[in-house]
Amino acid sequence: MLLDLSGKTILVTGIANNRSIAWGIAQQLHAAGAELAITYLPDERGRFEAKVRELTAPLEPSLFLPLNVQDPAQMSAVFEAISAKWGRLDGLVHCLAFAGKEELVGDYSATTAEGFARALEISAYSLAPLCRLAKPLFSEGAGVITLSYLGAERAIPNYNVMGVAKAALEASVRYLAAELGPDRQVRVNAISAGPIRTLASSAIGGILDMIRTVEERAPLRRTVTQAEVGQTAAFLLSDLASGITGQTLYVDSGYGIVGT
Ligand code: IMJ
Repeated sequence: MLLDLSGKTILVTGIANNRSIAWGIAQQLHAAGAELAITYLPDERGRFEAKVRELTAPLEPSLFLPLNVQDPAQMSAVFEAISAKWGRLDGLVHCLAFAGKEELVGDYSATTAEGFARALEISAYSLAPLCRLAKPLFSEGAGVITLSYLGAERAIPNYNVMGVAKAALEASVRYLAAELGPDRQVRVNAISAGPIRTLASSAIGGILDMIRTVEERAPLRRTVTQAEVGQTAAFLLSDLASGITGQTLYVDSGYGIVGT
């Protein structure tokens, strides 16, 4: 059986620019034949909208919609549009994270209650309401994937509240897998990607050190690419992965398994 997503309808969130891991995922899903719905983060000037629309045009998305997961009305609107256009959903790709810049530097104990709540709401909680809204649309054997990072289980310098959010996200994957599996064989998994230069990482001090450390110590002696994460996403959303659910799969050149 070869990897084939033809005829599958998949919602992809979290594309910000051409370095986004979500963009690498969308390209691979399209290459495997999937029909896509794509969301962008709306802002006052429409800058993300214009950029993401132009970037994703070659993938000919069936739907192109605003989605800020802090706005329940926008979340509902996305699934109403999917219901009207497709009447079903075969895949949901969650690539959303945000913490305040001030929370991603220095002491974890300095995290404010507001900063903690916002990081956890956007980066972890959001997967639950998206799955709740998608539930009536999910087809037999549909798949959900989200993105995590090693900071969920190790104390990685400056990752701080995002590490706590990713730990909550990985636990959410297990609870959602337990909830969604019995009825229609819906599978829920996380991909823990190694460090990649993206909008979400380039703003961070020490990312280049982290990348150099991976190049020196990871079994593959290199970082991974957006395309490699995308290929794994395509696999997990395909029928080839029909027995895999509730897992965190590492796409990290093996960095996470080595000592020191
Ligand atoms: C993020 C912070 C600290 C260390 C980090 C990262 N390392 C890596 C990342 C070593 C690889 C990137 N990463 C895995 C993330 O999940 C990033 C999330 C993120 C990034 C920003 C930057 C700009 C901002 N808010 C953010 N919120 C979440 O204002």
